[in-house]
Order: sequence, then C-alpha cells, then structure tokens
Amino acid sequence: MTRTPPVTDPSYDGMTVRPPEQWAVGLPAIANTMKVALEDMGPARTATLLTAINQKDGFDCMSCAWPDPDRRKVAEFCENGARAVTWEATPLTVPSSFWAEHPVSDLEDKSEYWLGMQGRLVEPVYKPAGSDHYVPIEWAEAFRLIADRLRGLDSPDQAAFYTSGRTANETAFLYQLFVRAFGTNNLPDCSNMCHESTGTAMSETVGIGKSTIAYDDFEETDLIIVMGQNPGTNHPRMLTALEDAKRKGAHIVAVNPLPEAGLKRYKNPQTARGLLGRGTVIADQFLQIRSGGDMALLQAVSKRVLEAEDRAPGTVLDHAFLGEHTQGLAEFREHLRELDEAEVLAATGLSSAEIDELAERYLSSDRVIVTWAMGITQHRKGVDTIKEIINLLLLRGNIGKPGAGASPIRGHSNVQGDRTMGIWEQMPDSFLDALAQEFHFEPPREHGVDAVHAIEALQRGEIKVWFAVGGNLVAAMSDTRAAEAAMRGTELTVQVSTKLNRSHVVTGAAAIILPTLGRTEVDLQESGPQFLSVEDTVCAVHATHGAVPPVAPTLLSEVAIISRLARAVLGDDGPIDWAGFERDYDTIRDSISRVVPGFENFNTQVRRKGGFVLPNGPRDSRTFPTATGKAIITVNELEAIIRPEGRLILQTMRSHDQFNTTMYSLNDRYRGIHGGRDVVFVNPDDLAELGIADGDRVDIHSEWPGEADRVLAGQRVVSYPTARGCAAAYFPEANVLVPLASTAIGSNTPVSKAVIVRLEPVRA
Ligand SMILES: Nc1nc2c(c(=O)[nH]1)N[C@H]1C(S)=C(S)[C@@H](COP(=O)(O)OP(=O)(O)OC[C@H]3O[C@@H](n4cnc5c(=O)[nH]c(N)nc54)[C@H](O)[C@@H]3O)O[C@H]1N2
Ligand SMILES: Nc1nc2c(c(=O)[nH]1)N[C@H]1C(S)=C(S)[C@@H](COP(=O)(O)OP(=O)(O)OC[C@H]3O[C@@H](n4cnc5c(=O)[nH]c(N)nc54)[C@H](O)[C@@H]3O)O[C@H]1N2
Ligand code: SF4
Ligand SMILES: [Mo]
Repeated sequence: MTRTPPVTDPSYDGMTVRPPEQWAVGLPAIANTMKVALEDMGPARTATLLTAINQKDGFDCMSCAWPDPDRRKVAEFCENGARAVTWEATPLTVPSSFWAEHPVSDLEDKSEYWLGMQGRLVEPVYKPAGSDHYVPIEWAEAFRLIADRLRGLDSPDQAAFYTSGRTANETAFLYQLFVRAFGTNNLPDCSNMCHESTGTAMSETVGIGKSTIAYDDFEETDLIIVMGQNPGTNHPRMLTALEDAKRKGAHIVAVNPLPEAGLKRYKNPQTARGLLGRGTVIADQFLQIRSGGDMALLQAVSKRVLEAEDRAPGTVLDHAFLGEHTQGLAEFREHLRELDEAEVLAATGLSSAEIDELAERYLSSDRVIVTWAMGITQHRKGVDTIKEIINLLLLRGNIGKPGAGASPIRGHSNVQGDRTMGIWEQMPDSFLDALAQEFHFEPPREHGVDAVHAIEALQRGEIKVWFAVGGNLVAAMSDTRAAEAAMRGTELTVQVSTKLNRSHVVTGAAAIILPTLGRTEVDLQESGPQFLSVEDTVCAVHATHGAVPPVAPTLLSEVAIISRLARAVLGDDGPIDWAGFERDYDTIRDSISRVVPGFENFNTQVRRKGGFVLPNGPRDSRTFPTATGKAIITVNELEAIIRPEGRLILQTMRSHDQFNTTMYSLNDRYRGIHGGRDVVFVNPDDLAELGIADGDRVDIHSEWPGEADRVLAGQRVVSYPTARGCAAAYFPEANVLVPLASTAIGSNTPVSKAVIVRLEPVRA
C-alpha cells in the first residue's frame, strides 16, 4: 500500500512512434526491470523476490514456459519475468470500499491496464443478479452460493470450467478431479487458443504432443530454425540459449513476417560482452515470410531434400531411421513431386534462392531443431504446417538424437503441465480409467467443450455456470463482442483470480470473484508450508516455493479453494478426501503418481534439486506411441491464404510490455511504439498502393463471408518493414476482428494470425 493506483490510463495522445530497434535486451532491459520493481515493491521485497525467481529452492517464474538451465546464475530471469513478479507481488491491495465506489457498469469502461493496476484482490466478492455492484462476502457464503447453483443444474454439462496456464500441477489435477467427479468433461483452457494445433499434429505423427528435446539439446545442435515466434519478447531467456548455441557453432534461421529485434541481435545483460559490445547476431538467415506461408516453405524444403537424395541416392536421407521408425515416405515423396514452385513463391513471398539456402543449411546440418509458437499454431492450416515440420525433421532422422528435435515453445508457465494433469476436454480413456481406479468413481466419458465450442454453447444457452481458475477468457477469446454477449447470457460466472480483469466486469447475471494466492507467496496449510510444481516447455518438472508472506491473511490457495468448493458441491462423505488434499499437498502428489504416467515417486523426484524430466518416447528411445508404433510422415494439401484485392492479412500479436491480456505499460520498445497500443503496422509499399500514409488513422474492417464487418476503429497507421500484404495489430484489442468461426482445421484454435482486413481511412 505504498502508492495509490493510477486513476486514469496513461494518455494515448502522447504516443510516439520511432524506428524499430535493431537488437534486444542489453542495458535498457535491466534499467527497466529494476525501476518498475523498486517503484512497486520497494527494495526489500524486490531483493527477496528477484533472488528467489527460478532458483532451485525458489519459485518458478509465472510468466512463460521457458525452461531453466541446470546451472543457475544468481539472476536467472529476464525483464518480463521480473515484470510478472512485480505485477503479482505488489503490496497494493483492492480495499473493501472499492466495490461500493465502482459499479460494474463503471468498471466496464476501464482498460485492462487500469483494472490490473488496482492491486491484489483480497476478499471474495459477490454481484447478485440484477445488482450493479459487487459486495464483499465470507468464503463459506461464496462456496455455498456456487454449490447451490451447480447442484441446481439439470445436468453437470450445463457448467464449464476454464483453466489458464498459470495453474500449477497439483491444482490442475485437483481441479479436473473435482470437475469430473461433478460429472462433466467441460474443461476448456487457454491451450485451446494457443498450442492446441501442436498437440493435435504431434500426437498424430509422433505420438506425443510435446517437445522432443531437452534443454541441453540446444547446446549440441548444428541448426535451429525459429518459426513464428518472437523470443526477444515472449521467451526472453531463449535468447541466451540461442547465443550459447551459436557460440558452440550452431546456425540459426528465423522465419517471420516481422524482423523482430530479438531475432536479429542479442545483448546478453549477464555478460560484459553483451552489455558493452555489439552483442551477438542471432539469425544467420532471416526469411521474411508472408503470413501463413510456412507450410509451403516447409514442403519446398522437403522437396529439395528429396531431390538431393534423387541426385545422390542413399546419401541424403536417414534410411536406417526411416525404415525402422517411420511410415509414409513413399506417398510423401509422390505428393511433393507435384509441388508447384510458383505456388510456393506466391504463398511465401520468398525467392527460390532463399529457399535453396535454407535447404542447403538443413542438408549440411547433422542435428537440427525446429522451434515454433503462435505464428504457426494460430492459422487455419496450423495443424498441417506442424505436420510438415515433423516431416522435414523425420527425413534426416532429426528426432530422437542429441541436438535434434521438434520443439514447440509453450506460452504460460504451466500450460503444458495442466494438460499432463488432465485439463483437457478430450482426455483419453487410459487417463479416465486410472482416475476411476484411484478415486472409485466413474468419470464421464463424453468429450466436453473447448474454448470456441464453449462460447458457442453459451450462445445457445446450454451453459449456465462459467467457472474459471485464472485467465481472462472474455478478453483472450476471439470475437470479443460475441464472447462478451455469450458470457452475459450465463446465470453465474465465477473467477478465481489474483487481480482484476475484464472477465470480472463482463459477467453472467450473478458473479463471484474468489481471490487467491500467487506463486510468489508462501502457502501455509495445517501440515506446514506447501509447495507446488510445474512442467516447462521441454518436459522438466520442478517445485515452486513461495517466497514472501501472502499480501493479505484472507487469501486462500487455489488448492484450498478447489478442495472447499468440492466439499460444498459433492459433500464430505464421498470417496475423495478433499480435506486431506488441502491439509497436505503431498497427498495430491501421491495420487498423481498413481494416475499420471511418468510421475512415479513424484514426491521424491520433485524434491530433488532442479526436479526431474518426464519420460518421452520419441526423445529417449525413438519409440513413437502412435497407432502403428511408427512416426507418421503425412501428406498435407497445400492451401494458400487468398488475399482479395486491396485487403491485408492481419496478425494479432503481443507487445513487449504485456502478458496476454495483462498490460504492464503501453510501450512496445523493440518495435518503437511508446505510450499507446492503437496501432496497425503495414508495409510501406502496401501503404503506397492503398493510398494511406504513416500516421493516418484508419478503421480496420475484418471481412468474413456472410457476416457484417467486424471493426476496430481509429488505429494509427505505422509504416513498418513487415512482409508485403501482411499487417499486424495488438492482441487483445484486435480480438474484436477475429471471427469466432475462423478456426484451425483439426484443433479448433482461433485463427488469430490471419484475419482478412480492409483499412478505411478516418476522415478528420
Ligand atoms: N512478455 C510476454 N511473454 C509471453 C506472453 C506475453 O503475452 N508477453 N505470452 C505467453 C504465451 S501464452 C504465449 S502462447 C507465447 C507466445 O509467443 P509468440 O508466439 O512469440 O507470440 P506472438 O506475439 O503471438 O508472436 C507471434 C510471432 O509469430 C510471427 N508470425 C505471425 N504470423 C506468422 C506466420 O504466418 N508465419 C511465421 N513464420 N511467423 C508468423 C509474428 O510476427 C510474431 O513474431 O508467449 C508467452 N510469453
Ligand atoms: N487475438 C489473439 N487472441 C489470443 C492470442 C493471440 O495471439 N491473438 N493468444 C491466445 C493465447 S496463446 C493464450 S494462452 C490466451 C490467454 O488467455 P488467458 O490465459 O485466459 O489470459 P491471461 O491474460 O493470460 O490471464 C490473465 C489473468 O490471470 C489471472 N491470474 C494471474 N495469475 C494468477 C494466478 O496465479 N492464479 C489465478 N487464479 N489467476 C491468476 C489474472 O487475474 C490475470 O488478469 O489468449 C489467446 N488469445
Ligand atoms: S524467459 Fe520466461 S520464464 Fe524465464 S524469466 Fe523470462 S519470462 Fe520468466
Ligand atoms: Mo499461449
């Protein structure tokens, strides 16, 4: 409570636009980190927290899912990690008087930035149907209200239970257990909007929807291809791994419509070289691809690999590997013979020479890693594109050997662990069987709704209660207006949260907010201090221990909230010992060790310094748990994005100073934007063609067949070196433009990276 929250947003009028930066991190990042942390938390709290983040006996950074190296430095975090910690661990709290002062209708006009800056939520609040105010209530009352509503439903499927990827393993396991014991598989999560395409593509082809590399593989590789990813902002410490790989002789290729600063040059703040020198060049080759062109690029490279094999039979492909571990090569070969180079060039916007160069790099490397994120998954053909990544890797045995593999880079710090723990609307029968055996009840088998299907079910009035552990679905979801209208149609929305966000003010008739502990806070239960665990993007599981006392004594942990809710809904006499779980989290881990493969002896393994790495068939032994036991080389029909005359393909992306729907500031330093977010980045040649100038204001119209335009009004045009025909704007604001029906084939992930738009100048 050392400061008062901002009453208004920083002024958007003061926005400045400068040329994009040519390198990432360096001194400005350190200066920024310390300034914000010291201002918000003061020196003592800052020192305690920043020395505990990502340390073996500390807490896991709650921001992204990037792994930690085995040898930890004193400061094992980045600017954005420190910002996430500061945002959560602010000593500022929302006072009881806040709720009387601010009607919900008033809060609706506030920005995410303003909402988040009000401080930590510390008491349960309830907005009765028909009222415009939340009022503080007791915990017991909150559980009773929710339980009454849930028990009053005609069917458990009339409720949906959302999860965001910050939820720890133990919490996620308990949550899905409660939801399934209640009787539904309606477990939509943020992953549905994120790496779902990865899970779908990899499960079908290699039998596991996760990275096939370990952290150390970055140090043993010859070539890393970074596709559709902006690590300088979204996984900042990946730049250190990329730099280390380069120092060991690896080459790096970046594939992106935007020349992101972090893909160009990195100034490592932990080395004198990085601070004082020119830094390290990251990408040896930068392929400025057109939005959605990756599938064509990958097919074209694979075709070149196959042609090299034709020229020198037996010397290019890894025949031993292909013969023993894969199927589908002949069909793939046949299919790529038909690939039309002109179509590839049109789809990618690249030259044949650029593609030749990438193919040569691939062919001259014995060990290749491909990493990717949202620039690949959030496309209509995202699943097929990832299958093409797998195809390319398989051709030369680049899965299941040191320094090689497929590595999706996950978003939220525990989004991967949540899936492992059963947060999925389609968990396989093997998991449900194990659950049944451990807890002596019959879990529902019918698949539940994912995020998009949940909104559609809400629209049809089929879902009446929305419960969320973390996240901010209303803002994160595609088609904001549709999502908001759908949410308003529910009878009750419940959010378990650390801080205020849009999902607390766009609610069902009745609404409840349950405040909870964050990762930074000590979690004290009857049996003593508890710890939780998380799984990072390369399948390493480790403990996370809170470092500072809770910001208020009234807070409950997420585990306590779920356990008490379960008792209120299901009663105390069932087969599941909810109170025991709350008392001692080791008992949750004991159950996990019997239900989830790879977690045997969980309590022992997780107590090892640094944790343990989950078994992974493809990585460890080239065992592919697919239907046939082989890795499957797939044939995928190329489908380019058709861009009508005078239209652009708009991607919605993150700025440097946000975490998804959470705003840390209105700056995007690397792209030269300061003090505002209402911008649209367009290539100068496209602007010339459209007769629009840098600095003009435009309304962005999104076109979808048979529907009225969706509009984001009044954006400032920024002339920017993005690929031709492609534009970019910030998520979540630009979510109003993404049609709900526009989803990736096979994964149902919203197509957030390819919205067909038209720019209409705003007349002064
Ligand atoms: N600081 C910070 N860290 C974060 C997050 C955050 O919001 N802030 N979010 C977390 C989460 S949940 C996630 S999922 C990750 C997201 O991490 P990213 O996937 O890096 O996030 P985006 O901002 O969506 O950026 C997508 C990148 O893909 C590129 N791209 C867009 N379309 C295409 C395409 O068609 N082809 C190719 N090759 N590239 C394309 C964009 O130019 C951009 O560089 O970050 C996580 N970490
Ligand atoms: N247009 C467009 N839309 C997108 C994307 C895009 O690139 N473009 N990206 C998509 C992606 S990749 C993702 S992952 C989703 C993200 O969707 P979500 O995960 O739903 O959204 P977040 O903004 O990460 O959620 C932030 C909120 O979580 C709560 N929170 C923070 N920490 C804790 C905690 O410890 N416990 C609890 N209980 N709550 C906490 C806070 O209240 C905070 O406001 O958005 C998706 N939407
Ligand atoms: S790279 Fe990601 S996990 Fe690591 S400190 Fe930075 S934000 Fe946190
Ligand atoms: Mo994500």
